[in-house]
Amino acid sequence: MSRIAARAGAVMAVSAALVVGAGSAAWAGHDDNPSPKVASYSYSLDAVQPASVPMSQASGTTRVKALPNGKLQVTVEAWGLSPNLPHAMHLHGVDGDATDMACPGPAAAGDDGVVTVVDGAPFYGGILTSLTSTGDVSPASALALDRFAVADENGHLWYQRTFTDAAGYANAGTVQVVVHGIDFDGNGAYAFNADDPFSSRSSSLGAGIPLEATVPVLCGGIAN
Ligand SMILES: [Ca+2]
Ligand SMILES: [Cu+2]
Repeated sequence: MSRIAARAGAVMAVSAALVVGAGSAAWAGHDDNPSPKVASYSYSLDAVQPASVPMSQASGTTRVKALPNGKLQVTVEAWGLSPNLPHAMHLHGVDGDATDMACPGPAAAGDDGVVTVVDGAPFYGGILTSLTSTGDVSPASALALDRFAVADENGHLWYQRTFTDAAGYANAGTVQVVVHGIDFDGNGAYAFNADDPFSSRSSSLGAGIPLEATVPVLCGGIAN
């Protein structure tokens, strides 16, 4: 798995260097902060894929709290995800001074009808932090599916973790949360299925990885 994760990081880093047209505008509203010392922002997570992609029309929210001790609490809640499966989630972005490229919309799918990781990367950049539930949070854990939150039998997912020095938060205005993984054929697994027009495809990260495991499903910003 580490070889795959390393390759994923490399591909995403290369793709992040590309610049294409801006995506759909990030939803810009946020809550009042509960105190001057705690910045708390809540944003919507929006479906990335065209409605023609099976099992893809999820929804969600992300809440980021910058705590006075310098730590960062990230909460992600989503509905309509593929059930009983882990969902890779990351903070994506372009570190340093950058334009907020926001999230890809369905138009980013192109001729193959699916927004792949590589289709999305020009919008949301490479992986800065892996939103794992336990252990390492670096880009090396991008596809560590045994350590990501699992959606329940109804497709509901709730995730919360407090980070010390989360990469990318200094440039929060250009950072997006991206949730991955769609069980297109509904067989309860991320796997190749030659009989299904979507589940038969490989991830844009490598021929040996099912598209199901890496395809982006939700995306949203974390700050203005
Ligand atoms: Ca499947
Ligand atoms: Cu990601």
